[in-house]
Amino acid sequence: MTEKKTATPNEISRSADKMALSEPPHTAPSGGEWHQSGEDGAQPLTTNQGLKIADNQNSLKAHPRGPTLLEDFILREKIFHFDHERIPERIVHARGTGAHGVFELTDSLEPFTTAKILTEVGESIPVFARFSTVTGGAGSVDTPRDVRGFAVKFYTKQGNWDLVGNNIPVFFIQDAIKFPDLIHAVKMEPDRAFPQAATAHDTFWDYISVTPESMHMVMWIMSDRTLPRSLAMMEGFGIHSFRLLNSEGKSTFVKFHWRPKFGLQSTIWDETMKITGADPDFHRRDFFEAIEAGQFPEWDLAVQLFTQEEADALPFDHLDPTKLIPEELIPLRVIGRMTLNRWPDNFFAETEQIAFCPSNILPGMDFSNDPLLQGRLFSYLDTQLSRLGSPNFHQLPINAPKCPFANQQRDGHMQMAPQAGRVAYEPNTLAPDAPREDPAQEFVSAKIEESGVKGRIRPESFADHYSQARLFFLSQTAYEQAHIASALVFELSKVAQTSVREAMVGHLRHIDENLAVRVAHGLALTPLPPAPPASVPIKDLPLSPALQLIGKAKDTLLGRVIGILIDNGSDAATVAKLKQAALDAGARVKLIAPRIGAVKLSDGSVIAADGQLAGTPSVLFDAVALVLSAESAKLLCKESVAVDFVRDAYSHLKGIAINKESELLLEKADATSTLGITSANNVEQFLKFAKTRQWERESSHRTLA
Ligand code: HDE
Repeated sequence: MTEKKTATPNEISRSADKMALSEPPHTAPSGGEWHQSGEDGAQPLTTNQGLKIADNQNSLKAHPRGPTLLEDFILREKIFHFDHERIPERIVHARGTGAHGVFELTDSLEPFTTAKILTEVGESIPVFARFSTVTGGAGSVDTPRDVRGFAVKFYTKQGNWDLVGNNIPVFFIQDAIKFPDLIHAVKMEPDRAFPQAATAHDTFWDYISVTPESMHMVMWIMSDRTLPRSLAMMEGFGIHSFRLLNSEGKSTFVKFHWRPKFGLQSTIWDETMKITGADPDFHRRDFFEAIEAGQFPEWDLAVQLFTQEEADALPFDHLDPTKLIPEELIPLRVIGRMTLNRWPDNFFAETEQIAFCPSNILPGMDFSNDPLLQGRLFSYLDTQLSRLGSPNFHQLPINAPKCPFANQQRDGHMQMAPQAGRVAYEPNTLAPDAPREDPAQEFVSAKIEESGVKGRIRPESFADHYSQARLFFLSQTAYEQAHIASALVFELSKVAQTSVREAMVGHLRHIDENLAVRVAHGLALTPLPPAPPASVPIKDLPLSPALQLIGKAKDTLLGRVIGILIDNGSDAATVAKLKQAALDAGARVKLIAPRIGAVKLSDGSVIAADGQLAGTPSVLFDAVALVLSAESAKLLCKESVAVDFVRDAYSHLKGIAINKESELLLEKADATSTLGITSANNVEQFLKFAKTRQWERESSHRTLA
């Protein structure tokens, strides 16, 4: 055995000395990433005080191998700034993705409001929208089962309007005072700091089991709504009722809805878990790539308008945020369109520092008495102070109104405005040009008479916790109902406390006895636990098919991504034809190959793949095509990633196109049904399959509850 030679301390220091001599501090290290000032037209690198920096690679030392000097203000400034790069993340909705865009009104609401954004048809209003998960930290994954935030800041000429909603039209609780408890229950458990970004644990379900008002929301979060395929394939909801005020001060209630042009689409739970492993940034990347490709995510903005009298006639209280108003009762009126078309220049400056406040409304708008909304009006301003650290957070470019704004608020941490002049108060006589109030102007609150007994009292009209949960569940297709039942079994199986599982099944009996039986069976829970007392009788409401996902699927490929598996020898004409047809239909296409750099097709042409097979599984696509040579197909039958590629596409109910030579792989993956599978030459049929999932295939793959 040869002895391993180690360098002596002297040898090491000698070579370090040599380095120091051969690389004088003022030259760039090799690698070419460093530019001297002015070289190649690059901007000079400076300190924050504007001093040009000659050496950004070596700190100032007493001698080449000596200690670093405290006087190195360049080093200290750089490290000081770095040490403070992070700001507190949002306590909820920490992980988010944002983009710039425009909103354009198509239908004026002039009879109802003086808000110009809702009356001036055709005006292009800049917006920034941020989508988020609720539960996880900023570094968590994009795809947990979770509600998604859907927050939009409109920079209007009358000031900023923030519509801060979710992708689900109801919420867990009826009163803001409960919010910290709800969030503490759902976040990772405080003693063990797990699970991250998951509802499937004891404290969440323990809290829910004693909070019957959350049952309607529970039905939504257990549905595939919490597994969106893309941020651009989600609906958005303002949830609460707001008020619109017209020029006579007359008030009309309004609920806001966003409807995606790309249609609604969700992933399947097994697929979602695999996506999480394959690409923790799945939604962020998808959104980025769609915008880069010019497939701009787009939503219609719709409203439900109703008077006090109509509100009084509803079979539930619209001020209760655990209730929705079915479209079948008050139809949606589409009034405008939002298009997101520009990725931020800097994630931190824009997506992280944007500060939404539901209290940011416009003239011609006002709040309702929804007790959850009322609490939110306090919370968001308060949270910005602790997150952004200054009452001047509105001066950050992403938060500043794009219309003039002026007042006598002064100073404060990080004041950016050079607030000139002697007068910092209003009213005054010394500064005639200074900003002043104008009673004739713009924002006035709705003149609403309030009367009643002051107290911590929940209205009786908030007492029905089960009827709308039942309405939601019964309105779903059979596939969606099975997904809800299975999600409940999955989640409650992660709950160690049997009493909590039992309590939840008890609640389900009020929603639908059959659902309770299915979940109890999935948990091996016998006998069926008793239902808790319900405060008021449960009503059977007319079903609302508008609450479905599958029933509402759109006939479109917009925003979808098709994966084509190729290898050396793949038929060039088939690949080209599939690719072009998918692009023409509005999809994006990625070519996947066992090796990424160069694939030699049947006609001798050489192309680069977009993804390497092992790192680009089929869970990342909406539909897949296999165009392999006979030789490749045979070889790939021995590659588990290739077999999984097909097996997963098949069991996740995706459309599959396949050429004759690749059929071996179908057999290897046990893909026995022909539903949703077609020849790679039948492009039209493949694209039809690609628009949806082959739901009929599902029962042959997994046992749903
Ligand atoms: Fe929020 N919520 N929330 N929330 N929320 C925050 O504000 C809060 C609620 C929503 O992309 C925080 O800036 C309370 C309902 C979104 O930046 C915080 C209550 C709905 C976002 C806060 C609610 C939402 C937030 C954390 C109960 C749907 C992300 C950081 C009264 C309509 C916005 C921040 C973004 C963020 C408080 C309930 C949506 C702590 C107290 C209901 C989309 O202020």
